[in-house]
Amino acid sequence: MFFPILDIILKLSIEKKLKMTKRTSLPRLYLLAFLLLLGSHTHSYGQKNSKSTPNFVIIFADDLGYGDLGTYGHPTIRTPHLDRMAYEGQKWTNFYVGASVCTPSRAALLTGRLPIRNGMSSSKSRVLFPNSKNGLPANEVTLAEQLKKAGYSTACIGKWHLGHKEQYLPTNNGFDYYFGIPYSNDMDHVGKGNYKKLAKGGQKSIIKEDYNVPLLRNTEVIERPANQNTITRRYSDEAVSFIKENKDKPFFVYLAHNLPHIPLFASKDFLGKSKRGLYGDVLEEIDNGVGKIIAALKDEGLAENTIVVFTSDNGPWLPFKTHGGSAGLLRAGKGSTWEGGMREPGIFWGPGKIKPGVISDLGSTMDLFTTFSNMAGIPVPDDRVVDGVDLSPTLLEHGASPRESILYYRQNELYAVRLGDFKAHFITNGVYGQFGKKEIHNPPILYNLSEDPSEQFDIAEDHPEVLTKINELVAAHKSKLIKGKDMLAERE
Ligand SMILES: [Ca+2]
Repeated sequence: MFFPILDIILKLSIEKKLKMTKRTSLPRLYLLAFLLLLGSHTHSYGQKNSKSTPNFVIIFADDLGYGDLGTYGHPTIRTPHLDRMAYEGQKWTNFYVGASVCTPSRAALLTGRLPIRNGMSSSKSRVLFPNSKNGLPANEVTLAEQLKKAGYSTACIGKWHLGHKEQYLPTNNGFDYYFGIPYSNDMDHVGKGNYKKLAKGGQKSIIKEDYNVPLLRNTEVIERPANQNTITRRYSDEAVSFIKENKDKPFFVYLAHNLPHIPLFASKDFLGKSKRGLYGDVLEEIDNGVGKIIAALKDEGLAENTIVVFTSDNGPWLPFKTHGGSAGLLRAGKGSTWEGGMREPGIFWGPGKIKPGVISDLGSTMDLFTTFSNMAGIPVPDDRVVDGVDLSPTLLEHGASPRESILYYRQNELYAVRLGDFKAHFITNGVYGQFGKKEIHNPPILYNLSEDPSEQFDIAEDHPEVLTKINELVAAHKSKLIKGKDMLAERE
């Protein structure tokens, strides 16, 4: 009895696939309806969207801290669209970046690899500058290059910071389209206004002409200085346009805002509106753009088959008083290997795919490379070490994250390691004139980050077995590590 039914289902589905236009008799239609009802648990009729290759949108803020969003506990910054994304999707509370400053963090996200492996970290320079000679090596495989293999349309909108010369730009790294400022918004400083004075108590009157940064479309400079007053809005609008233009193909949008990196700018609809001041104005404009992107996905019927991620490249830049963000309850900020430097908000939204919840397992921006490659059916390169792991079990089903550890590099030195709940600091160091001097710890300082997220209480003496495991992990990592040629040091 069972096999004849299977046989009929098979026949009917083959007929359907061959698009046979022969008129189907009434009894057969009834039979088909019955069988469809019967098989609704095991067959995917009517679920086309959930089975096809998903679209990906990564929204990457600059210098936004763990404590800067409403959903992560900020008391006055209003981020209703991000809060809703977190509520409808997954909010990760132990989500990390690959480095605590711009260039290496961006390289880590796009290649799935620790920056030390591809020369995107250096003992001589922390990031790339407008007079840097080099950029991301051509033999690195970016997430955009991966997704191109499966026919994706790809756009990079916003801050690049992986090399501003033509051969290093997004259009030579797997992106069909680029619109943005190719490095930080505080570079090319030419005017009298200088945000650095803010650290000493000061100057707030900064105009866009003070920073002569170029705005590029693909490889052409279309505006200089870039009008930073409107840049956040324009980036979000570009993302919406690209989504609408590419709605019939799978697409990948990497939207890397230049803000809230200092100097801060907001368009007139947002200026002076936030209780948090200018920094809050900037974040509320970024959040507004997130809302526009989600609305566009819904309007175009793409929401069920798209995954949107929001995170930031590193923690808040703390010396600049209210112009810098907040790491919330985490210690220190940008540039450091304390939690405030490298743990970030991590929000995943995708109503057709992401199982809603708050996730306290470990994740990293490097995992986006592996996860999205796998979701698109593209093998991860096997001729090099890829540090990303596939977070799909957690994203789709609340399974345990396969990530067990986090390596905290500062430039080319391994400062700290997290294994499960525990984090060992081998080296600690101040940054931007704050948080003390460089110290080497032997034995290392040990914290339990689940019980002590602010890194206050050293428990190394009580847990020698944990330190042994972490030392083994470090030895295994270092024994296989091949450092890439330094791409950050050389200047013109
Ligand atoms: Ca940054």
